[in-house]
This record gives sequence, C-alpha cells and structure tokens, in this order.
Amino acid sequence: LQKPAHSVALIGAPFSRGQKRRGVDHGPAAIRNAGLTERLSGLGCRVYDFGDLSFTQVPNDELYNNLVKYPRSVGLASQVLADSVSGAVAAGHSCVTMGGDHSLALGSISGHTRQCPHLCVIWVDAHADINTPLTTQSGNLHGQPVSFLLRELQNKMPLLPGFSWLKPCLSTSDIVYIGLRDVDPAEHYILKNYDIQYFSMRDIDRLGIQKVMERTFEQLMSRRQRPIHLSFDIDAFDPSLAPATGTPVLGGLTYREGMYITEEIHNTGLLSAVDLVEVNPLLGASQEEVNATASLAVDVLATCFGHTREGAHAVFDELPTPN
Ligand code: 4U7
Ligand code: MN
Ligand code: MN
Ligand code: MN
Repeated sequence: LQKPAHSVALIGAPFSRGQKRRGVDHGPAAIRNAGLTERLSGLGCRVYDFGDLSFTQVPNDELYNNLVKYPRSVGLASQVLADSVSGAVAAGHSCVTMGGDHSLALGSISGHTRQCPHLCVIWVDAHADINTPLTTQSGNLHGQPVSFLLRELQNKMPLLPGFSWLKPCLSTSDIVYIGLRDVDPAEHYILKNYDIQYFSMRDIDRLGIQKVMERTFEQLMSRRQRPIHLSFDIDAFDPSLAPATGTPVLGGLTYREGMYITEEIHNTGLLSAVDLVEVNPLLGASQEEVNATASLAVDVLATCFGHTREGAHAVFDELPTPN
C-alpha cells in the first residue's frame, strides 16, 4: 500500500530580468517561508534543498532590436539553471525550481531534457509565453520562453546575444497549455497555425477540469508514457487567490481547479520536474495577500508530491487498540 517516498530537490532561482517589476527575485524566499520543506517532509518526501542560485550581473546588457530587455542576463541565468536542473534530475531527484520570473523555464526545461529527452510539458498559466523576440510587444523575455524551445519555430527565431548555448528541444505536440485567458495576437496565430493544444479558461468552463485533464494526458501520453515537466505560473490562479504576482488577469483558476490539476499530475506517477514562478512578494497590497499567494504556491507543490484532499497519503498502518 505504501508508495515509495519522493526524493525532491529544491532549487531557488531568484531572477527578475525577464520582466520589469521589482520583487519577483524574492519569490523563492517567500515560498520557503511559507513552509515548503516542512510540507514536503510531512508527506514523506526526502527533501534536498540546493539553496538559491546566484546569477552574475551581465554588464552592458543592451536591448536587442531596440526592444528585448536583458537578453544576455536571461540567457546566462537560464544556462546556469539548466545545468543545475540537469544535475538534480541526473542524481535521481524530482526537481522543483522556484522562481523568479517565467523566462527561467527555458533553462529548467532545457536542463531537464538533457536527462529526459522524451519529456512532455504541461504549462499552467494565464499567458502562453510564446511570443518570439520579433513579435513581443512588451520586450519582456518572460513572455517568450516557449518560442525558444520549439523546434518548429526555429526559422522564425533570431539569434539573441546570450542564447547561443540553447538548442530547441520540444516539438509542438509535446506541450499542452491550461488556464489561458490573455493571449497576444501573434501568440494566438502561433497556437492555431502550429496546432498547439491548449485549454483556455473558456474551455475549462465548457468541459470542466476533469475532461481537460483527461484530454491533456490523452494528447501527451497516448503513444507512450513519459516524464512530465510542469511549468506552473501562479498567475494561472484567479487574482483573488494569487494577488502577489506581476501580470494578474481576472477570471482565473479556482483553488479547486488548481488542486485537481496537480492531483491528477501526481497520480500519473510521471512528474519529474516542476517550475513554480512569478510569485512577487513586493506586489501584494498587504502582508495577508503576500502570505496567501505564497501558501497557495506551497499547496500546489505539496499536491504535486502527494498531498490529497481526501487525506490518504500519510503513513498510518494500524489503529490504536484499548488494552
Ligand atoms: B508570464 C505578455 F503582452 N504577453 O508578452 C508579454 F501581455 O510569465 C505578457 O506568463 C507575458 O507572467 C506574461 O509581455 C508573462 C503581454
Ligand atoms: Mn508565465
Ligand atoms: Mn502568466
Ligand atoms: Mn506519491
């Protein structure tokens, strides 16, 4: 009955140069302070905290194309993270990357694919993060990581300074989005034209979260079972639940939908790495809002590693008998 305990590596990635707002580099500390290690240990996980990565400032990191911000810093930080994730997975851990902004997912996914070339990606987010450096309107790289990873998009990608190490490692059929509700015109064009599977909030309204998860696994696993990389942007949740984040969008996931997504992913037994990104403790209107957002992040991760709402995971062999 007892399932083997997960061995979980925690990597803090306090990086913020993929976007403009201050504070997202304090995300890892906020998530740790909300009790992540204790929650995972309580589930029976062996937790290995690798600490926070330190990212060196790249001097004279000028705009690319007069628009794209901090390309060298994002490229280098992602390279450092890729090595770290690759090492953690090679050592046999499930790897949790705590952001930091979402540009880092290009590093975590690249590093993960070095060890698991056939992995698939579930991207839970209000946004598609699939602008190219030539379609972005904001210039922020946290809105672009997926475009760097997809093989099919490579002839549309310019070479950015700082990105020469990166090789595209995913096909368009290897990724499914859940929670979309703020997609730019060029992103919508890419999703449709390259036939990328997504479930917007409207799709969740129509189908219900259970069918959405069934179809997600059908898309990703029908040919064979494979390791899952979950890239979870906290802004997928409704801003009433996750206010402390940089690009909140009304009409997001409920708490129950979010927990159902991660329960189902845990139940596959195939979860191999998780990103939990875009928690920004400087953006809460109050300490309560910051705490709520950080503990929501911890709930997501606890559910990924076996917490269930029905309460079955803890080790309990025998009821005490009166003598
Ligand atoms: B996040 C945006 F224009 N699409 O490209 C962009 F709306 O990691 C938002 O999902 C990106 O939080 C949001 O800047 C990035 C914008
Ligand atoms: Mn995102
Ligand atoms: Mn987002
Ligand atoms: Mn388990």
